[in-house]
Amino acid sequence: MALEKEIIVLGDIEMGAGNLTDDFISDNALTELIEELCKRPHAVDLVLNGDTFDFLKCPYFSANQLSYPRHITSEISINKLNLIYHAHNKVFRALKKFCKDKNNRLYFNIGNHDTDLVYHAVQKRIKELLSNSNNIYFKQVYRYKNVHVEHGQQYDFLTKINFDKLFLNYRGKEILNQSFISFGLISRFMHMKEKHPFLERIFPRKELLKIQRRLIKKLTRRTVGYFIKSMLYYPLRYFYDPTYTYPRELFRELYIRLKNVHWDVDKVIPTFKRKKKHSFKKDRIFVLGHIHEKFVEDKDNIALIHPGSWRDEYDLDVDTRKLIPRPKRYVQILITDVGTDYQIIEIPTNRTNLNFDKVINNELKHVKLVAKEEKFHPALI
Ligand SMILES: [Mn+2]
Repeated sequence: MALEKEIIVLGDIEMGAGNLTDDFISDNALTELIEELCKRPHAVDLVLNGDTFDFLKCPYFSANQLSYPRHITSEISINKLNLIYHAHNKVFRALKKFCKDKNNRLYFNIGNHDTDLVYHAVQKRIKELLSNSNNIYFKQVYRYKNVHVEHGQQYDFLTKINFDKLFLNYRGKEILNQSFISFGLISRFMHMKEKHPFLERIFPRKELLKIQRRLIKKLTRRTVGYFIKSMLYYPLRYFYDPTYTYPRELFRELYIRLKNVHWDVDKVIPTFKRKKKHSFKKDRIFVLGHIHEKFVEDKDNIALIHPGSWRDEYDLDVDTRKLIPRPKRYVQILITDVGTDYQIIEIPTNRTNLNFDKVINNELKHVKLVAKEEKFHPALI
């Protein structure tokens, strides 16, 4: 059996600035994995499957201040990228080493948290940071033989990127045309995230609502408030601002989700299946991200895989009120002369469970504590 290609896929790393809105702390585990790949005797395609960087929640640094501007020019994206580079330098160094082997290839698939990657200036800066290797690619979809890898936001109504119109003109400047949800997130919710930096790492949200009803209701009310203003007030107040257009078709969907306190991103698999049916004949292995839950369906010779995210996330056990750290996973795909095979590999966590009530009592303290447990030092906390 001769190996033709090894493909490694992982996604939703969501690296940020090392501040309170940055949920990635597993730099050591990720670096170890990339260094492992550097030692392979054969070439590897490493596919970072979207939301590698969390540009949405990453602040912009200027005049000695952090802020979350709504209008994102390429200069602002690069400013954010520089913060991310300093906060997660170890990962960048490992990627640089990976790219040094010219037979390896590094792919950044574009996700809804790193739409900023569509800017050529951002791509250029990333290449610079990784020694200007010519084996770095930015894609919407990675394909190789019968393997199909994409982030998956295109199958989620609310976070879909408009690839036909990536930029808007605002006061003579080119700005990023993000999804309606992203504009809202960027400009209205970061102060909530800074106040409750741990809450958003806890799943499932339905269970969370059961035992933290008051707080979740408060956050939901603010969300509803924002959407009502988006409908009735902002389009008039900011008439000449193209980022406040009237998103009429979204409101029915939003109303339903808010009513059910359905905060999670929607399931993308059913839509994906409907839209991609035609490609099921050619492809056999589909890896998607976006959804931070692990999911595997392998039937009729077709595999659909969500390996889960690399953010710091927890499963809440309502009975014991324990928070159980989620393990990190990646997909290894081997293409040989006799066929294609895949494996989902889990990296064991060396993490302790937390008590939900203690965490909620002092979120900031626990954000620091868990970073320390992973031997990560947040740059800006
Ligand atoms: Mn996503």
